[in-house]
Amino acid sequence: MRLKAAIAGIVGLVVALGITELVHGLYELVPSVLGSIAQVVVEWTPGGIVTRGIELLGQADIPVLIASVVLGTLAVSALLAIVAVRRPALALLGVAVLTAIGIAVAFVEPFIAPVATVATVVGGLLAGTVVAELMLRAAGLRETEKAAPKPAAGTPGSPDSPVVRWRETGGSMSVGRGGFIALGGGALVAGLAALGLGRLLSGGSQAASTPKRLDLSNEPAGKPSGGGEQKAGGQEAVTHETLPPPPADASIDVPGIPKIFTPASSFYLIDAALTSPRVNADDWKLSLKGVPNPVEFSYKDLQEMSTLESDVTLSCVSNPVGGGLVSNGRWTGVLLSDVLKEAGVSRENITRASQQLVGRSVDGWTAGFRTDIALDGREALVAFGLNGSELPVKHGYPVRLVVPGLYGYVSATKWLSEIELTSWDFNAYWIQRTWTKEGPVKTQSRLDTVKGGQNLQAGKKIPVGGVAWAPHRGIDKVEVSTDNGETWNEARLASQLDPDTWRQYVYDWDASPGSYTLKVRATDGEGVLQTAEERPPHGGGGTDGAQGYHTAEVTVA
Ligand SMILES: Nc1nc2c(c(=O)[nH]1)N[C@H]1C(S)=C(S)[C@@H](COP(=O)(O)O)O[C@H]1N2
Ligand SMILES: [Mo]
Repeated sequence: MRLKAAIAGIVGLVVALGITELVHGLYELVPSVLGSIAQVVVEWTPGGIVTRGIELLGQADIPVLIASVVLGTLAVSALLAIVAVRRPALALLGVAVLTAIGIAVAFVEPFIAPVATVATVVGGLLAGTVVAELMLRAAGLRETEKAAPKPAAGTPGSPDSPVVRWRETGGSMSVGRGGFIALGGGALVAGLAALGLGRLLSGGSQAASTPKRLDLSNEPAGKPSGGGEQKAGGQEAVTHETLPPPPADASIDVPGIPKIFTPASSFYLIDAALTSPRVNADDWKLSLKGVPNPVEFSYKDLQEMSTLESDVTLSCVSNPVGGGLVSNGRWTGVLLSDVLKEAGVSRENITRASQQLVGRSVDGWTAGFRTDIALDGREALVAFGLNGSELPVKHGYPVRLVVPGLYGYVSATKWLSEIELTSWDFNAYWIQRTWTKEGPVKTQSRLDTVKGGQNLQAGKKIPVGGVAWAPHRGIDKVEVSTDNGETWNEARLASQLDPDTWRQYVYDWDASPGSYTLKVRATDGEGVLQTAEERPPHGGGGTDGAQGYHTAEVTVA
């Protein structure tokens, strides 16, 4: 009997979730209840655990989290149905609490249609409860009509609806059992189908949105390129500077070395948002706070300011030595310093109260760095383009920050909605979760053309190559060792596209048969050699980026 009750509860929940997820799939502004619960779990989990979770496992983590949320809620609903056999009122109270939780978590999402959301959650759970109740009755677990929980009057499951009366009056034990299986099976299949379709629709809409090509040339004040000309009014002319294609010698043509620009579709992806906020660029506003002249910018305002393209390598502090959480892009946007200038901020008027620049996302995520970094001449961008197209949704559409030389967690706010100048006392998202407050990118180099454990062929030269990066300082030298760091050989370098980007290298290795430990190390544009001392990205005395030389054991035969 308990088993049947538990099954009834589970089927009921599947129906409820099927309804909410299907509505979410059809209508974005009703959030995914499952997704919202997972998001809330992330918010409330202590920083250390979350660090390991979201950043290191990256996006693979989300299905795991959703699965555990599903299992947890399934257990709760099974329990509620068991309780419902004896204490229906108590079980109904439980359902009411679940409904309240469902609504509460849905409201953590930044963009929702409130009425539709409440209606969906209430409707879904009501339908689920009705299904569970009908199954309990079919299983003969309801003796009297009085004991039955009373779903809201007028719904198909209210005790005097014909379908229920049929089960009660017509149901001998055997018919009931058949009814239980038919009803349960049918509801389960329908619920699962709705759930699957809902997930498919919401996932599909995310993938289907191919970013549009940027076209700034037809902006009213637009000029194809040039700089600093004066308009009649004495104001500086608006310009839309573009960069030439990368020179051929910025790339080394060896299989395995990453492309000089990472295509947007394979750009590394890290964030704490379980589903990317979907922002309508036409309603979007960027507000500046804590500034002498609080101003707001629309998407169009930004595109009508002077824009530029800038090549910047972005990397994640969670990237292990040799890892892939680093990519290079050609970003389009407005200089952050220009945006600050409109807000009345200059290097001279930074005070204690405006020492930190905090970027805030539409979903409340924050990142902060020293305000003077935005004004020290580097091309920190309020960016709306990547590789010539609008930003992909997952990478921050419509607008994000990109700051050369800083890890993403302190600077690269996606889905940007606010820039606030505040004191250094404010701790942004990951700082609250124990990470190091300042995040300059460490000089790093990576072996891309050879992999640890590989068997290589002697005879012709083996290209040992990859990328090295020290954004904003640039790379001056890369060396490869084939004897575990005893001796070093200078690698051939591609030209440096920009000091803010990674640089390709290759060492043509004349190898004879044997076992080797390969290592690579880079020297930055200031002549500083990357540190040999090994440290993981997290732990080992704080989270400030992995360090040490990338190493690969290979054999040559
Ligand atoms: N809104 C928001 N912006 C964010 C994050 C986030 O969790 N939320 N993560 C940051 C981190 S830790 C990194 S490394 C970069 C990654 O940017 P990408 O996913 O475009 O590569 O985004 C940054 N911007
Ligand atoms: Mo990151």
